[in-house]
Amino acid sequence: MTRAGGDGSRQVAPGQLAHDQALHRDLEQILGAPVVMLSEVGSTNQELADRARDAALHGQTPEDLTLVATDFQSQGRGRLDRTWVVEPGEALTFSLLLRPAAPSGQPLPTQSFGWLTMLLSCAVVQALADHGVQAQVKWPNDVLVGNRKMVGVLASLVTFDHLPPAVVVGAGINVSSTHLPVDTATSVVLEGGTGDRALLLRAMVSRFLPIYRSYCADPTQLTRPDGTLRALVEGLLGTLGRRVRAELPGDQTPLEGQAVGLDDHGALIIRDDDGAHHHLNAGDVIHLRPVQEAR
Ligand code: BT5
Repeated sequence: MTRAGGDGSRQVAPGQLAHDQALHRDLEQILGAPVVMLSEVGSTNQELADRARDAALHGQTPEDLTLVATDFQSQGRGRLDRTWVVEPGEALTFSLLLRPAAPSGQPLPTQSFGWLTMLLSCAVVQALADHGVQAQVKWPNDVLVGNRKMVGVLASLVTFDHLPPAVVVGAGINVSSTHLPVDTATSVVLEGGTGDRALLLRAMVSRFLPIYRSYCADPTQLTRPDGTLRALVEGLLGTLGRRVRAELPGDQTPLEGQAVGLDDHGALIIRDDDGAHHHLNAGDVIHLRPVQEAR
């Protein structure tokens, strides 16, 4: 799939995403925004944030739904300075620039941005289901099959001098990966799904778009108990109803209890064994045994 160039760099063979003009055209049509397909890049999130800041510095307005995807992400980022590791040509790694605004054009308040990671995760789960893989979201940013991680999603805020802040949200999907970096990982192909990355990318973008449009039209759908998006997220979030352990930042003692819901900002509500409720805005959550079995 890849070979070393004369200068030691990796070259991706023709036929990969970066050379797929039909895919490029389709994605631009679906998104109605610029699409950048690269053979190799350090981090799609970083690349997209840099491009957006650069555009703004030159007086341009970076477009909502701009996409950067690559055949090989060499310095992928996770949360808290962790890394996301993939082999060339085996993974799907892409990022979208989001500048959420109401249909009137009014930018949405940044307080609602906390949901965007989960919305992309939900779209990824739907697209995987379309292509033969039953997965679920683990709060806040993983997509798992059983207890194995197939996808990581990462969002970061991008600020500008003269424009409202934007969000870059990126996903890394192990597609045909044979050398997974951790024992607890899995890939689409290992779980019986398609190894066609172009097909998956089209599906993920197509699934994300209506969710995103619906969120922009009315973000309160995520906070109202009867909201359509609320139901979508809760239906795909495997964490809810589970017994979980949350690793908290710094030296704090881990919190154990039952994941009972999401608050208005997308924070996970955990009820501990004394019945106290804790709202977790960030942290690593481990799914323990299902509640029925834990009794
Ligand atoms: C994440 O972080 O899971 C977010 C990963 C986001 C990656 C995408 S790819 C496109 C975009 N551009 C970027 O630079 N990043 C985003 P976190 O929850 O912190 O998990 C990171 C941990 O997952 C690592 O410390 C490893 O233990 C594990 N890990 C690393 N690579 C993995 C892989 N390919 N599959 C499964 N687990 C992996």
